[in-house]
Amino acid sequence: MKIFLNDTLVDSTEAKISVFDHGLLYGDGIFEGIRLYNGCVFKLDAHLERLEYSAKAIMLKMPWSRQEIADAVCETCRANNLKDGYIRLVVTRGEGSLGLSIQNCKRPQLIIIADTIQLYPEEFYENGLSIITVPTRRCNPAALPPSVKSLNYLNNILAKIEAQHLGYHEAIMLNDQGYVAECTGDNVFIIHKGELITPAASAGALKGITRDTALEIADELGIPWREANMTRYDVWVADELFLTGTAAEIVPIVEVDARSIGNGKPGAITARFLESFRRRVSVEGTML
Ligand code: PXG
Repeated sequence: MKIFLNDTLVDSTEAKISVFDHGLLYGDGIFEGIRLYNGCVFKLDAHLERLEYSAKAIMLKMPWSRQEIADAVCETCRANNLKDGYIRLVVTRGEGSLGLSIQNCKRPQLIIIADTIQLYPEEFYENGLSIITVPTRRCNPAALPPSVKSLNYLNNILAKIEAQHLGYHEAIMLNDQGYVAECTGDNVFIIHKGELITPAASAGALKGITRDTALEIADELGIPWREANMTRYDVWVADELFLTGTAAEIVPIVEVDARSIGNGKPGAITARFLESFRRRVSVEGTML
């Protein structure tokens, strides 16, 4: 497998970074997870824009232009003969020294991995998924803005461990005020009385690219949507519920905290979102 490291493709056995990299020492860096569908990179520009915003927020100056990174992404996919897959783009603060100061971090590191993706089983889309709210909360935006897709995923990992410990694949995370923020790697949407509702970024949600696509689909389907604070109660009494994410795409949820959602089966409106999403990924994207 070929990995893009800084400005060149190297074999995966040669793709190594320093143990003094601040990405490793402090989680000091940012990343993106992107999908390749049928030889086209889905929403590449939106992912690279979010990467730039994440970099700006953590004051990491990337020495590569958006076009250079886009070219590197496509080159990495081509080098690995991929038509469908998952692209992990990581930018670290680079090699520095022990200590929090970034003064000695002279050169950020760019890592691009393009590989096949382990998809959720089709059964999850047909029968829906059961999830649970876990105690671990999303970071307060004043501490670490959840809009930054940083290498600090420990609170999400703890939430995932808590869910898996109880036999669930995904978990709802609340923000520090007790409102629903999102799941460990997916955004949350409810449908209630014909309206689509999702937590705002200010409530601790990542500005998901799939989330944006779901809002575009809502406009296409003529379904009114809004961002709002959501309590667990709002989730429990929703008519339908689904999650969105690059890896998960659009997954229907049929049970939350042991309460059935709607009639306990994937909802009809959710099915329309999934259908539209799958059509979009087959016709949109940046060709390799
Ligand atoms: N919330 C969080 C916390 C995420 O990490 C999403 C929402 C959905 O955003 P997108 O832009 O993907 O619609 C994410 C995305 C992985 C993986 O390897 C994680 C994500 C995406 C792709 C792969 O676990 N998280």
